[in-house]
Amino acid sequence: MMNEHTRKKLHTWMEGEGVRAMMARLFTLGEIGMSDRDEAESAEIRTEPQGRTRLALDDADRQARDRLVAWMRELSLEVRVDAMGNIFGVLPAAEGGEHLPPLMIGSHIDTVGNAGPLDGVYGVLAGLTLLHAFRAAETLPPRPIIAAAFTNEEGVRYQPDMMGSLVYAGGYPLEQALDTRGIDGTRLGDELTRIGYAGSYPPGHVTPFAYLELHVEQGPVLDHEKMQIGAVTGVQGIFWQNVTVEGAANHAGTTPTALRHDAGLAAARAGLFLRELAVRSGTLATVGSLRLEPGLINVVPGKAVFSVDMRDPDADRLAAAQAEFAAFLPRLEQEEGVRVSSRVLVNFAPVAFAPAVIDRVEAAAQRQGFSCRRMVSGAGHDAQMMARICPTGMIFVPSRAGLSHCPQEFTGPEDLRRGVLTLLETALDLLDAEDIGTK
Ligand code: HGY
Ligand code: MN
Ligand code: MN
Repeated sequence: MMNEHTRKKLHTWMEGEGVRAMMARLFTLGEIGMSDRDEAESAEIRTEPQGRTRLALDDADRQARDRLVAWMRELSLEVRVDAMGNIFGVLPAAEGGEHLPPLMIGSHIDTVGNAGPLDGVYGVLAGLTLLHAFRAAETLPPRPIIAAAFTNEEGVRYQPDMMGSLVYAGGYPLEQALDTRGIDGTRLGDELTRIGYAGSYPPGHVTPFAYLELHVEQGPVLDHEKMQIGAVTGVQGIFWQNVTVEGAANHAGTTPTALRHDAGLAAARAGLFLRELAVRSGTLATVGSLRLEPGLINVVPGKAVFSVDMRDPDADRLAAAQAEFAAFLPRLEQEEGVRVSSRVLVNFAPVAFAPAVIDRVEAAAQRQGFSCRRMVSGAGHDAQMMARICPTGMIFVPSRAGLSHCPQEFTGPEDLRRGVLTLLETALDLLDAEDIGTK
């Protein structure tokens, strides 16, 4: 058991120095991957927040990785990198606890394009700051604690998403991941080597005692309800698909409507079908990317390639939505005289987190007087993969107006403080637990 004096010391440091250190690190990482401010704008005071882009394994991701590893070394943590480029900073246990399975606290530092400053990064830096608290208190935990940053959580450049944690949890073969071709034609394994993060540890090298992830909600629930902490009970199911429509390019001025095989129109009809399906069923459906070829003003599109993202906490409803869309595609082919092909990129079932962890998150928030409610995560997270191998839970803090995956993503300093204090208290409770089961 960690004595009350040590717990108090850790908490006091976190409340003051710790939050300041975390905010400073958040700002530093948040600057990495920002597009160069163009000259015209530098003269004005920018009113719009600026986004940053650190796609998995690009140069900005490398820069952020190097920065994170430097902070880990400054804290005299053992740094491990595995063959998927997952990064781990290890705080050893006090004597007698060296061989106990570690508590792992992680998330990701890669981003979508033009992203906000908090998605993933907040959880990684909060975990690092928790290890910093032990260093500052000159004490060691009863079992090792690992701060983790998983590779390619966003799945923007290379699919599937949550790839680093999925491979770590044994849900995806390492070689298949390394051979993945990105949307830019690069091979994931080559990029990993190029940026110097093709590590020697085998993915899944240690099974954690428990896994915790602190994250901004990225949705409107906590902000709307003015709740301070989310005790996350699980993650909804995710389905990703790429669809290719091949029609016939033709002259926009001479081709009668009835004779067209317009791939762009077919894609638009698919998007409309998905929206009507979503309204009717409750499953969320998004066409996030759409490319028309040749994509010119006076040419009927001969080809369209678009993505489909469907989400639902109910596995059966998600499967029914996928089946309805699949049945729609042959009708589209027939009616528009086009050929449709599709490839499933992701099909993750809904995940439930461990009651033993959820209970501790809730207790840690309530003990500090923070309002807390249980909720399912709308966004995907590395935690949903780690839940396959160990008891897992997540802590949410509010996102202003529910905005995320955009530069307007914002969570106030008080909320960020409450989040990291809830993480600390939950972690200390888990560190004191003898056994919390295996799932
Ligand atoms: O798509 C997601 O929900 C996650 O951000 N990768
Ligand atoms: Mn995230
Ligand atoms: Mn994200």
